Amino acid sequence: SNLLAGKRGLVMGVANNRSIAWGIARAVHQHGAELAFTYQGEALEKRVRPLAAELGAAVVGHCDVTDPASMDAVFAEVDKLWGGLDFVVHCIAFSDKDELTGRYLDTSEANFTKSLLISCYSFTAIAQRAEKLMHNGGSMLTLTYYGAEKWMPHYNVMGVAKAALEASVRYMAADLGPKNIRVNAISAGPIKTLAASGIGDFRYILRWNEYNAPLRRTVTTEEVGETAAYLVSDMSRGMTGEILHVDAGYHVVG
Ligand code: 0WD
Repeated sequence: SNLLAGKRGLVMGVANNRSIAWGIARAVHQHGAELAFTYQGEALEKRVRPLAAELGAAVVGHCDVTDPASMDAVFAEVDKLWGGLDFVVHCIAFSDKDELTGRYLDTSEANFTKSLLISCYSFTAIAQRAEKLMHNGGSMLTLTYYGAEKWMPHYNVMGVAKAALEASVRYMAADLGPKNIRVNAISAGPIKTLAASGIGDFRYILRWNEYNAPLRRTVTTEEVGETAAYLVSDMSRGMTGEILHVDAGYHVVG
């Protein structure tokens, strides 16, 4: 379709072809959006460049969200490339694998701080920069998980980070609403990606969702991508501050 024709979007967090960010990039591309990607470090650059080429997307550089200068550089590139921005998709999270198992209670201060910085504050830091380029309104989107709302086994400090991320979506929605910049999140069901493989017993969580979600299955990155296309399009222009579940209905279960 041409739902997103004329829209320019920055996609952050493609690690490989299993990434949710890649599912989103493909979907918004199918609907006519023009894209730019960032990558985190040289190892991922090798994966991201060919994927970007598949969609005719620009690569605007290395971006490590713990390094503000790299974020500044990326947004300067976007400004040079397009002179504006219509949407940004944030698919970035991190926690030390050793703390994605066992008890939340045993979280270290160092990993708590790092997890909240990369998984929550980074969306705010990106929004600060994106706001300056969204001259005609815009849409900002992040990814969250049900572990923000309820206890989930092994999700631990990441659940706390996602709860903070979801609260930040509401505060930023209020801050940016007067500029017609919308801020929303997709709460995705579990999907086997690189980041997910760090979570203890992840296969069991996938199986549990297959048995118990209303649709009796898990979701795909394509399905998350289609919802993302809606959220960054004008079809959703009346929505902001929303957390939309794309989880085969699991959130109604428990
Ligand atoms: O089940 C799942 N996979 C779910 C994921 C369910 C619900 C939500 N999510 C969320 C994740 O928490 C994350 O916010 O979706 C988002 C995307 O995650 P993903 O697609 O599952 O995972 P992956 O393909 O690994 O992409 C996450 C990427 C990193 O990959 P690795 O695996 O190398 O950490 O986040 C990026 C990085 O590319 N990232 C960073 N980017 C910039 N600076 C940083 C950083 N410091 N740290 C991680």
